[in-house]
Amino acid sequence: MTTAVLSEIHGKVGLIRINRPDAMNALNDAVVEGIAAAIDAFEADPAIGCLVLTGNDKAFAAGADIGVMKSFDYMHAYQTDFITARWERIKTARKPVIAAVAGYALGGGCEFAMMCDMIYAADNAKFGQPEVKIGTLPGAGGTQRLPRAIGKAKAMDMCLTGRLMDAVEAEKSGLVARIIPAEQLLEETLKAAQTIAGYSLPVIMMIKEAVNRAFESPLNEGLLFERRVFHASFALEDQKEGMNAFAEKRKPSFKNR
Ligand code: DAK
Repeated sequence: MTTAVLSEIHGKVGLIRINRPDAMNALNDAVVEGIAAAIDAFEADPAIGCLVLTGNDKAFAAGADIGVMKSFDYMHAYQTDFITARWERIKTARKPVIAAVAGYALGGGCEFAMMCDMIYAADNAKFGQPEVKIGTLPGAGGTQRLPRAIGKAKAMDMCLTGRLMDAVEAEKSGLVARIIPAEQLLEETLKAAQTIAGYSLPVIMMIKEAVNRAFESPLNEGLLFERRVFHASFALEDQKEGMNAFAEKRKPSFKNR
């Protein structure tokens, strides 16, 4: 694994840090491949129940690396399917991924954060899709995920003007789940991730799949999907353990099966 990305294990949580501090964590091949490889490893590790993706205190990521991108022509971008496959590795993770965002999450950085299952923001976080300022448009889901998260009006405003949104507005608008004082961001995010990872892993994966279905299907299809998965949860030993433990007034001991 490259030093552009660092990965650590904290209890049952896999932590992935984007590590290009001199370039505001701009996303180049090494970063994108490093994140994808770390996700591959944590997904394959049965001891890990939740992932956290973070940057540093100044930047989660200030977007795709403009220095690399600026000379691409259409044929190169199209033929190489410009970084698409590995960029989307976050989206295909089956374990929950929390983005812990401090500082800038711009362009591809904002899009990466939105590919995660939820965003916890430091009080200094700033989100934006400023691609318009450099003669292009969001290319990794910004025009699609942002309206779903914050509504068309604000998404259009951000994409067309390139303005940034601070943590308070992002929380009010539904882009982020929590605002945390910057100095406690990682600790509090890891705490929440440990809580998630302490539950039954198949149940956590079912919940993630069901919530994500809300964005892919009409309401009745989504409700049917939820009902089927809910019924399936009664096949789990962990469902018996969870409900028996409640009845017996003890803590459940989940076995992830
Ligand atoms: N790329 C490369 N270097 C970057 C960078 C970036 N995106 N952002 C910052 N840096 C570098 C700066 O060049 C500077 O390097 P040195 O000059 O020190 O060598 C260093 O990081 C520190 O940045 P600043 O000196 O500018 O620091 P400030 O505090 O003054 O400003 C800033 C911070 C984040 C507001 C500013 O750096 C900035 O505006 N950065 C650019 C933000 C931006 O435009 N982001 C959108 C990029 S376009 C796709 C997927 C995704 C994408 C495309 C396709 N596919 C899957 C097909 C995504 C596109 C984008 O993200």
